[in-house]
Amino acid sequence: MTYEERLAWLKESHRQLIEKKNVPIEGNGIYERWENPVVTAEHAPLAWRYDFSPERNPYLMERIGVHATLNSGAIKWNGKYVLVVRVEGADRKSFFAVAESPNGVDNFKFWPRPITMPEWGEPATNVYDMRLTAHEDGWIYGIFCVERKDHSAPGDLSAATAAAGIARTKDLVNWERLPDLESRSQQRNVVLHPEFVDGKYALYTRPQDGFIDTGSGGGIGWALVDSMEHAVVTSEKIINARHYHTIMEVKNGEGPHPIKTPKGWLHLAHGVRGCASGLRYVLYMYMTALDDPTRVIAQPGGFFMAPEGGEYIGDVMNVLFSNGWIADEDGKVFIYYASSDTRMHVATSTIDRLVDYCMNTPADGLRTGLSVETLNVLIDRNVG
Ligand code: M1P
Repeated sequence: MTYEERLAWLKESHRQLIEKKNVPIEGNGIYERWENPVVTAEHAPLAWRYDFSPERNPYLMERIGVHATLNSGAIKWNGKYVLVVRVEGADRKSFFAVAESPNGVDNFKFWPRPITMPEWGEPATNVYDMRLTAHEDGWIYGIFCVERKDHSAPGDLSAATAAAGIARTKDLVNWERLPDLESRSQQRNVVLHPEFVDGKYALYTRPQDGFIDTGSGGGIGWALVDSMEHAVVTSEKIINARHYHTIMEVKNGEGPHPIKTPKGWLHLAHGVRGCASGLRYVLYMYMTALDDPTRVIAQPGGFFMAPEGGEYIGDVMNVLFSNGWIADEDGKVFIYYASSDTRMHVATSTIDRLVDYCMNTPADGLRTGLSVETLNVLIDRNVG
């Protein structure tokens, strides 16, 4: 191909990918997965990856590789379905970039430039997994993981620390960086509740002993802080604990902030267990009381979504992760999830269906005998 032919081919392939129509797949009645991933590395604008100067780039080679688009925060913004995507370059550094779609299921297009996130403290080695919260104080907050080198372990090249970075914006373009969350432990998967609770900002936390291990951190925590401009966790209680031989034996973490429904707060989270092929990440749901968002009122047993088909394959296999969903005014819910740390997908449902799922799916009895008892109750109802 000549330079001009190759340029035309690149542009046309990119256009076709972005404009490819998506279709829902009938499933278990709880939600519908959509056939095509909604944002992939190939969705990254060509202008981020290619130098279009025939003098500087006569072979029209890719100059800056984009490796993955994953764990994205989500928000409805000016009538558009907007993702703050974790874009990972070929250099293993993640950054945030906004992609928007007119219908939430296809035609996701990146805004022209990635987000320039101001630094706070020691510049981050990596940032990722932003949770977006349009808080009742009028700001949109983004809380994300900030990874830095752990200088206390000079002999260990991989030693790192995880903290919750906090930033806020009114337009998703200009971000004001606030101090990182102050907490006794390392933190990842910190999420801001959208309403004040007892006049304070409320955070879902995930205390962890180390960068990877949650260790003695018992599960998803809850902390009230006086201010987001200097957020300090003074006390933290575990509201959704991990359990032996469950889908969240090793770790769990809050997904996006919960959705308020007439029957309670609807939560989406991830659970992790260990197996011979490594860690397996699945999604699960639970509900908490409207008058006390720390009190769990329903929790279906097992996973809500787990990898299927091609979702198993990617940079980090056997992973589904979600930190973004959008509830429309008509009750439709768009669940954005990443598979195997590689690409973004969407599944759709409704608030009514998700509440029904949470309220009427049997809880995990935590032992096999109770699983069979529960199964027999249903069989008796169906076949007598
Ligand atoms: O690789 C799977 C996930 O691992 C981490 O999850 P957690 O915070 O529960 O430990 C994160 O790095 C996440 O980004 C990643 O998808």
